[in-house]
Amino acid sequence: PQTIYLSEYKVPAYLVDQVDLRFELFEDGARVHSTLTVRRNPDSGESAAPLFLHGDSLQLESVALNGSPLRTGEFEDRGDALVVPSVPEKFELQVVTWIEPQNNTRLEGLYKSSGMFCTQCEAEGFRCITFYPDRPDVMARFRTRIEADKSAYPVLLSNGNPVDNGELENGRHFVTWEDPFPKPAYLFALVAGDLVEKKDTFTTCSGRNIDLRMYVEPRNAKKCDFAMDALKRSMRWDEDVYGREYDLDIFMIVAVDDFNMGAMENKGLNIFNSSCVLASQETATDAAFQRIEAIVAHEYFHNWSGNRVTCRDWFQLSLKEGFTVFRDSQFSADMGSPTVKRIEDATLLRTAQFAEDAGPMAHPVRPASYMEISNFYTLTIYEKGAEVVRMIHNLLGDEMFRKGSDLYFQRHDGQAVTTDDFVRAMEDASGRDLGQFRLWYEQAGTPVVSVSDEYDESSGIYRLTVRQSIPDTPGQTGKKPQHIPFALGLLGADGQPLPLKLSGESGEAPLERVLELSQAEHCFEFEGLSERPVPSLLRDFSAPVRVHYPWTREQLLFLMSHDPDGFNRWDAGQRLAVDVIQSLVGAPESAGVEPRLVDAYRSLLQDSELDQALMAKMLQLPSEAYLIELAEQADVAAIHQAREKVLGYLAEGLRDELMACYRRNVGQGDYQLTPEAIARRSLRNTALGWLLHIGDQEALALAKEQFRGADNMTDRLGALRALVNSDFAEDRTQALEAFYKRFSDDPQVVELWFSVQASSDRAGQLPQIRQLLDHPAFDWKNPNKVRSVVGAFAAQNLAAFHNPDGSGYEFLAEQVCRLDDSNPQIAARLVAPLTRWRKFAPGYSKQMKSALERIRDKAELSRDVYEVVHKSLA
Ligand code: HT7
Ligand code: ZN
Repeated sequence: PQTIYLSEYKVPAYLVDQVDLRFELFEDGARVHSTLTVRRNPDSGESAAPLFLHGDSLQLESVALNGSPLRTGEFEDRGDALVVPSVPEKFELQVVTWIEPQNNTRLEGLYKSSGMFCTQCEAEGFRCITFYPDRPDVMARFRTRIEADKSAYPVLLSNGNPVDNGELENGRHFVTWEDPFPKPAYLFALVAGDLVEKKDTFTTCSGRNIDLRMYVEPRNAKKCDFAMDALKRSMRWDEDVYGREYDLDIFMIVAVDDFNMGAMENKGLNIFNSSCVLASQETATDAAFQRIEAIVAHEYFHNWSGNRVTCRDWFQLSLKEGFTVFRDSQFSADMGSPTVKRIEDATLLRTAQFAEDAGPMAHPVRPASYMEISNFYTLTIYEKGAEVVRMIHNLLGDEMFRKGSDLYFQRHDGQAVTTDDFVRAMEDASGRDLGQFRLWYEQAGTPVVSVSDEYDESSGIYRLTVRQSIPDTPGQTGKKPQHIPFALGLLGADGQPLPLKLSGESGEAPLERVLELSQAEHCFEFEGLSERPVPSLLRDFSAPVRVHYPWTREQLLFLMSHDPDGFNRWDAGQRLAVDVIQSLVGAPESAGVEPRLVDAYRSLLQDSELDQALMAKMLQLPSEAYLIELAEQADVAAIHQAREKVLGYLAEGLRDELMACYRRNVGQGDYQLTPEAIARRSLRNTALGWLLHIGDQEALALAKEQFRGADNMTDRLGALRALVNSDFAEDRTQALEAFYKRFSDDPQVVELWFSVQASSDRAGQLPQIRQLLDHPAFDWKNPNKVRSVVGAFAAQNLAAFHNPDGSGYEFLAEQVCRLDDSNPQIAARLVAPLTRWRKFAPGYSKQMKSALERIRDKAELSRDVYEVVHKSLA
């Protein structure tokens, strides 16, 4: 496959002003009539360039220019492109294509899901519908007429406003939609199905009434309320915080079962994976509700950050994704607990994005090249991209950042722009120089910030030496220091914050400050300190970096109970637990667990002042995935054993406190989604999980009771998970059977049922995983099912996946090869766990590599999988 380079970007030779589409939808295919109004781009130097239109899996039926059919020789159908060598300055091109949505298993372009037609055009799906200059810097107005059988497809939707409808012969009907906003083809959408409509309204800040509609299959009609409310909260929030008002008269959400990602921000017609939008108390967990709220907000926020202002090319993907993730994370923080949201974001970043940054697919937030753009919808583009925007926010402050975003939207409304344009708007609005800061977009890899300190009692001076370095990544060595906002505080022995007075400074010293690192090494001198402080570093995770400092266990215990920064309080607990677990990895069985850890967790469980949501987070031990990420040469079995040992030790030592915690947090009235109620459920389910881990009989009875009597999915699943991960084999089997029987007609709950088993080292050994693949509810064509079994096994059941006999790797290779023929995007994503083979101890790594080689050697590998596998083996 060909590599595409940012450095080779050229403006389009032709622009499209208007697209008129007519879809004739049938059971055996669809005919697409397209009329493009095209003109030569005055900014392109090429005056006699051929017209080049992308295409993929299309059967061309006819081409005409200004109404005259083109003859053989006047155009070239290359399969992946339609080329018309000679065209006038301005013209209309009529193209008719035939496509087969019913056979489209890639789920790109127009396809069928549970009997309905739907589309996914980002990044390059529109070319699977008709020939088109399928690049985001070609923005056009779309008018779309959809024709279909009326009884099978009563609902016909596309972008914009409905402008016409009527009856046709043979029981068919049509609806025409017009979108007044010019847009790139990746934002085009079409839906046709037998769907129920849920209606609501929203009055914007300027008093306009917007029709809000959700379209779902009839069986899901009762699962729409939460998403609709989340949508209204998002609309209000975007007005209040960013001054962004919705622009069309109608905003629609559609839920579909078969979808490659979470959702898609098509203009006025957002399409969602059912699992990311449908929810009810009985079927969705607290985590699912929170995810739905965040994704609904994310897609809605794209209406400005992505749709009104879009990307010039796909190298700029983080322009819309990084900024929009930052916006949705601010929104979620405002809707719930900001500290908990920060902990969740940092956990994802440190566990998964840092791993990506240290692996063979590492790339900058603005990549310089790619083979298959679908492989670049990554944690680096999304999550690190959001952290980069967050740092700009922190450097500029609230007010200047808002000025910058206002300027960005006003300056670039209706344009396709670059990340550099975004940064320039921030600079122009604030007067700050972000020259060095731009390196965050250009350099891959996670910066390492190493801190050392000394305290001079006689002068009262505390010296911090801070060094930064950025590891080499594929194709990038010898990197320059970056601009890093580094927030910190200092604590005295009594737990009080100490003033941070830099030498030579006058005036009152702050109790927390943000140091701006720009060089490879800095030395900061703080004066006036009458005792040696304990440093609290990188508060609130002020930059996406790794911090190294030789904290002692005493210091971590101290910070865990005293740091006024909630994030660092949690972080101290994590660092302590990591240190204790790491000290047991590979140690003899007789090695003891640090007893102070039990004391620390006991104080935590008994701390009545502590925010319960933070306590719930602090009680989660670092995951195996994070421990693997931190290891040099990961020995998975040893890490698993060490973590299990610490968990068992804590549960034994804190048995009574855990039981008290459970009892304190049960039976608190009606189900609510407040941070407090969510924290209570999290606390009781963590307590239950720990107690069942040590085989506690009383806890077993409580778990069974909770499983049977729960009025919500968080508690039912919490109990099920605790049972499945325990050694009570019979109770586990009974609970799994009862759960399936109760929810077998709800695909989203069945996905939970699959993933609870696939991610458990008790219920998810390879033979059981194979049985799940043979289960009647499993469906290879549905990405959610594949993720809930194969994905969960490889990413969450690490001890089983990394079975030293290599069977887990072989299994994954087999499934990737199988899936590559039908859905290459999902196949390429499934390969990810194998790509980190260099990270593991030799016994594992050799076998992971040979599994990758097996995939590499498959005949007819897709471009998606080819890129991931070849880059991993290079
Ligand atoms: N912007 C959307 C990206 C997306 C996507 C990309 C590749 C293949 C399938 C896809 N479905 C959705 C989602 C978002 O970030 O909002
Ligand atoms: Zn997005």
